[in-house]
Amino acid sequence: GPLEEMSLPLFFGWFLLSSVQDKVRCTSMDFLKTLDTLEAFKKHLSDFTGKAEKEVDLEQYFQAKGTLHCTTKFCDYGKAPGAKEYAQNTTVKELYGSAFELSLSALFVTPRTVGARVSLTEEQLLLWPADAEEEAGSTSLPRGSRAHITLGCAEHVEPVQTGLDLLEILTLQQEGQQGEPIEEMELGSLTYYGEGRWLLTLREPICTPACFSSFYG
Ligand code: 2AM
Repeated sequence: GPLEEMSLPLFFGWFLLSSVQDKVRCTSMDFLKTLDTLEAFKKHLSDFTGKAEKEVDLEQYFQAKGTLHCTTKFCDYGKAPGAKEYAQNTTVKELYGSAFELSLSALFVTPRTVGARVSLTEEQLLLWPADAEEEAGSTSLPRGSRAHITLGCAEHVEPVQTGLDLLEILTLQQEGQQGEPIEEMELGSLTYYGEGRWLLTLREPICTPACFSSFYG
């Protein structure tokens, strides 16, 4: 019945402390603002607009919704494969409600999404589903590669896309594609991977407190 269906959340994940959310949002906005003004970005503008001469305001282009978090397991109220097993996992139950420190190591932008890469510790990997990368079609990337925070999505794009975009960039790197080094920015080094894919590797990772919990919606 409906009550049993409600007993599993929409997803489990790490939820950023609200004061830090604002800081991360500001950093992301600053990055988009700067990216927008770069000649290298303008050169590849058609990736975003489809037309070379049109302008794009990246801060308007992406819509941000909800609280910032890093999804561990999407459960879809129990309908997603492995949802029940995850919810019943001993480590998940044990660490539910605990505080963690997440390390954001990079920001990335594609014509579909903007996100932050999360570099998980060994302990945090205990909460990471074994098949998260495979489920997204990546079989050779290390576990935890998909970990991210969605910072915004283009119109008509679902947030699940952010992790797929990240895996796409990491797969290119793994295949030996260095990308095109663009420039050293204050926050770190910016690389272009073609087809509108931009990666900013942060000089100093952003460390943020986050609570492992779940969202019902
Ligand atoms: P996100 O983790 O990239 O932000 C609710 O929709 C949350 O669950 C969002 O945070 C979303 O994406 C994530 N989500 C939605 N569908 C998903 C899926 N099939 N696999 C993994 N995460 C998903």
